[in-house]
Amino acid sequence: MVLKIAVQKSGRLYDDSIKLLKECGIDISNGVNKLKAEASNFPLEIYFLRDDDIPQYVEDGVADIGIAGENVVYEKKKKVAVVQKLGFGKCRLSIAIDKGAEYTGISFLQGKRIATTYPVLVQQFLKDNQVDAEIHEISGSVEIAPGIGLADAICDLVSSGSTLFMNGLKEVQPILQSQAVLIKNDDLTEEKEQLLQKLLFRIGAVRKAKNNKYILLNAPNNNLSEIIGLLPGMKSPTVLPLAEEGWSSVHSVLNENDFWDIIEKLKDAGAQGILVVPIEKMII
Ligand code: PRT
Ligand code: ZN
Repeated sequence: MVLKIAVQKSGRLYDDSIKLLKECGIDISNGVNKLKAEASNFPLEIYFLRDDDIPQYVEDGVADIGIAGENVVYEKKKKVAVVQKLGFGKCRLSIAIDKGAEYTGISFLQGKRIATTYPVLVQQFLKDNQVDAEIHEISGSVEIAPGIGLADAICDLVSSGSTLFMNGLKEVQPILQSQAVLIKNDDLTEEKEQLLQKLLFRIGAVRKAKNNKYILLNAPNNNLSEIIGLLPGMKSPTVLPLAEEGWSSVHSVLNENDFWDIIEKLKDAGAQGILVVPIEKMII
């Protein structure tokens, strides 16, 4: 028995999806046939598909789980459950208008024509905000629609904003923040659910490790308690005596978000020789 996972065949999510599986210790023998691959050391079969089709395949049970952008998952409205955010493929679905136009708030969209490949999400947004606008569903190159007179506004994915900029548009209203997520079929068997939990445990360890760094430093003993107070650690920091009298080596784990802030305070408290090392896996 194997767990079947659907990932994007090629495109923006492909590299990070494969990297995540590898970091989870799953070896994928990339066969010649790129429709399907098998893991050699985990009961996992990988199906390579178009991102838009992944929710459907997971709903139908052709794949048990899948990796897709939230934008696709929520647009397709399939009967699948989102089990884990994966932290890559980040973007936002936003309304954009001509850069010369003045955006007066959501009511600006009243009576306007909006071009998008996300009609379901745009419709939902308009309904939630009691705005009546015409949705023009198009299948690609949404950003050129205002320029050719097809629409007054667009709703598309944005990451750096350079596509909008190059087309004389400006982002005025995000309607969804999106990232890649792991989805699952609603009726997994008990056995498959157990395999999924095993995979999720590994993904959790990889993601925690990414958000944390291992830190080693030398601390003067007379300021040791202040320095220890700055370092939460997993339980509490490890303290070892240095060969030189009056000094200790302190080891701990720091969250990426507090990182620079704490490093500065550590230096002010007299810490020296600070080393910061990436963590590969973290299990707590
Ligand atoms: O062939 P297939 O159907 O599988 O791929 P695709 O071409 O439909 O999708 P792909 O590979 O472009 O994107 C896959 C997923 O990546 C999307 O569903 C999102 O969840 C996520 N993602 C993250 C993005 C972007 N960032 C992104 N910037 N998807 C698309 N874009 C496009 C956007 O549509 C616009 O054309 O990039 C342009 C804007 O980018 P900036 O950087 O100029 O703002
Ligand atoms: Zn697609």
